[in-house]
This record gives sequence, C-alpha cells and structure tokens, in this order.
Amino acid sequence: MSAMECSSDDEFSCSLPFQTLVLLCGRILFTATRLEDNTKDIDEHEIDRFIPRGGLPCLAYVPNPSFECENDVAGCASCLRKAVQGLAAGNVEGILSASSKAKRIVETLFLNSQSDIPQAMRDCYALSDVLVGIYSEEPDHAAKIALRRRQIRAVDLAQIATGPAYRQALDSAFHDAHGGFCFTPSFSAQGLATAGQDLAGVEIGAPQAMPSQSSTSVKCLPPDSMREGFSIPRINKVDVHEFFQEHMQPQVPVVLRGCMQEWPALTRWCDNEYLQRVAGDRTVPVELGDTYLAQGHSRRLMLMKDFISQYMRAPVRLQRATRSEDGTDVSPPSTPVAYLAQHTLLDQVPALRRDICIPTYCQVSGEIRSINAWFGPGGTVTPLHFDPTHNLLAQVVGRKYIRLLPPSATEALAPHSQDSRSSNASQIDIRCPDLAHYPAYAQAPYMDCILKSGEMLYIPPRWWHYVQSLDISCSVSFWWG
Ligand SMILES: O=C(O)CCC(=O)C(=O)O
Repeated sequence: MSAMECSSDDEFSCSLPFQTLVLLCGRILFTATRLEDNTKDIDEHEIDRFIPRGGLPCLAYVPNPSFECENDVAGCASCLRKAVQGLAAGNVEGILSASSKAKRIVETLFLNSQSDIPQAMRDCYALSDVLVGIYSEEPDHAAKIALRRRQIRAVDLAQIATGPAYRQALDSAFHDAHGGFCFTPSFSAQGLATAGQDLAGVEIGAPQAMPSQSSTSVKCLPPDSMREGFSIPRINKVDVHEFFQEHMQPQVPVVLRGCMQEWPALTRWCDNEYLQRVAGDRTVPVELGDTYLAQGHSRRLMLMKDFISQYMRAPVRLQRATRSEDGTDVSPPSTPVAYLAQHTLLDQVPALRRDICIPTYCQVSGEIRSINAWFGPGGTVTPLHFDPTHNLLAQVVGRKYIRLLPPSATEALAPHSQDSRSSNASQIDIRCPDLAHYPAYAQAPYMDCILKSGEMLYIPPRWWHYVQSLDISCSVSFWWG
C-alpha cells in the first residue's frame, strides 16, 4: 500500500521509512546543535551536514545527554538528542518522553518570555510535536482520529510559525507515519465553479455550478478597465529561450496560454470534495476584510474545510464604487471577504503540490523564492503593490481581473512611506481613486486583462499590480529571481 492510500488501521501505523527517519534525525540534530550554539540563522546547507549519511548506525555516536533535562534552552537540546537516540534504538517510550519534555520546556519558556522566541526553539517545538504526533498511541479508532486532528493542527501552527525551512521534513515524516492526512470528509458540497462566461458589463453573477445563495456585494472593476488598446498581450506557449529573450530579460508582461494543460489541479481543484479530502483538516491563515490594507482587516487561523464551506461558496454581485463631491468614498459597505492569500499551502499539503507543475520559465535563471496559493471567493482584492521578484501568476479555477503599471509610474502611485511595512503598496484605492489627492494617477500608463483558468500572467519585478477575483478562484504564484 502506498503512503498516499489510507485504509482503516494501516493509516495509523508508526513505522517510518528508513530515508525519512534519517532525514528527520538530521533535522533534529541540527536543531539541537543550534540550540547549544545559540545560533539564530537558518542555513539550509548546514542542515545537510547533520544527516547521518552512514545511516542509523551513525546515530550511535550521538553524544549521550544527561538524563535530567533542565527547563532551559540547553535542556531542549538534550531532549532532542535523547529523542534521536530513541529513534535509532526504536525505543518509542524514550522518543515520547523526550519529545514531550522538549515541548513542555518550549511552552514554559514561551509563556514566561517577554521577547520573541528564537527560531531554533520554534523548530525544536515543531520537531518534537511531530514526534509526539507520530509515536503517540490511542486505544480506539475515534480517539485516534481526534488525536490526529489535534496533532495536525499543532503541526500546522508550528509550521506557520517556523516558516518553510522544516516543512518538507515534517510533512514527509508525518505523512509516511500515518499514510497521509486522509479523513472521511464530513462535508459534501457541489464542486467549485470553473471559469464562467467572459465579463459581461461589470456585473459578476454566481458561477454556473454554484447553488444560488444570498449574494454579497463587492465593488465593481476600477474605472477605465478593459478598454480597447490597453490589454496585456496574450500569446500561446513559447519555448523557454523565447520567453527569456522576449519577456523575462526585457521585463515585458505577457499572458501565456496553453502552459498548464498537464496540471491535474485544473480539474481537481474545482471539486470541493477533493479539496476537503486532501486539505480539509489543515489549519490555514485567512485574511478577513476588504483588503489587507483596509481598516478593520484581520487574520484568522481556520481549518481549510471551514474556509471552503463558509467562504468559498457565496456568489458575489458587483456594485459600482461611488465617491461624493468632496471625494469621500460613499459606496455601500462590502460584506467582509475572506481570502487565503499568499500562503505556502502547496508546501503544507504535498497532495496539492503534486497537482501542479513548476513552469520551466521560472527555472531558466535565478531560483524559486516562493510558491504561494491564493484561494478565495469572487470579490477578493489585492491592492496595488509591487514585488521585487519575477512572478508567474497561474490561474487554476475562476477568473481574475488584473491591472499592471510599470515601475516608471511609481511616483504617480504614491507608495506608502519607506519605513512602513507597506512600502511596496500604493496609497491609492484604484477602485475609487481620489484624483484630488493623487492627480498624477490619472496620467499613469497601465494595461490590464482578465486572466482565465489555464492562463498564466508574467509580472516582471517591480511592476505594480492590482488583482481582483471575479469568481471563486484558485491561483498559484511562482516568485523567482
Ligand atoms: O492573486 C492575487 O490576489 C494577488 C497575487 C499577487 O499579488 C502576486 O502573485 O504577487
């Protein structure tokens, strides 16, 4: 039975494949060393040095820690080393007591700490948590499932806190031990809508496949959208060399068609039940509010299945944004929109990662910095901002309106101040631009498009972009450089 398949009892088996075990031990030893050395920076290349290349016998040389682990950073390191000894010896009790102790120490330090917890401590927590998750036993099936749900949540929170450095090792360890994060979904819903009709006027109705529900309202597209002669050029798939010469090097935006035919995501991600099955029990960060720059915006951690059932279903109806004579925005208030935005969901859920292919265009020069998922209902808005890297934004489900402005327009776009956290974002809400305050915006050059399912948009570094979903939408962005 492969690690991906799940069936009743086998999914709770605790035997880790040898390679996973060795990888995990390397991560744990690296973290223990960083705790002992008080080293703060993560260096992925250093991690490799700790993987016991000679296999488990090498672990016999792990220095024997004292059995009394103090409630301090050194105590955490000792616990981690004891856990590795337990792993090498197949001593489940030893693994569990050492890793539970490490978790307790981090929790105590965290509660008593006024300052930020060092990265190595966070990693220690994540790794210990995974070990507890893998090796804990519960007597009956229901208790096992409940335990596993709690563990998955703990691992997700640990991963959201630690960032991506350990994600792969943690996921594959947990995955291999338990045969994947598969639960029988309790939620059954119609599939997500696939891309609907082209934009007709400015009114975006419920996508065809969606059940009719009370509508929420969002503002319409920015003024002057989709004018003839202002479109981002569309081309069919080109070879990597041509992409590099014609677009990446001269930094010329383009919509690419026909580059995603191989992606299983194109069909799978339209299916709610599929998303529930592979990701429903994972905890994800969700943005709530009009945009991440808006007042009252907040961020919540929620289960993917709750996000999908509560927020990915409501159809939206667009309303024109209006401004009174004195320039005040007097459009009717929008119902808060939830957006799973800029999240490394595909690192977190390997099954979703397998549904996409990394475009060869991102591998021609530089390296991939981040692969982010953007899942949400119609009406999500990412306000006008720029990023420092090359970007391919791949549209998997639904459509998005996107407006681009070149770096030369920066002055006209009134970026937030350099010392603010939003210094890469414009102060102008382009849905309802206040031209009295920002008159230069009226002259700023722009181009736009409606990106459809199966298309990718190349956004060169430092190009400003505004993104608004028109349907239930799933996209993936590849940042590289
Ligand atoms: O899809 C979105 O809402 C925003 C995407 C974006 O800003 C990006 O890929 O950099």
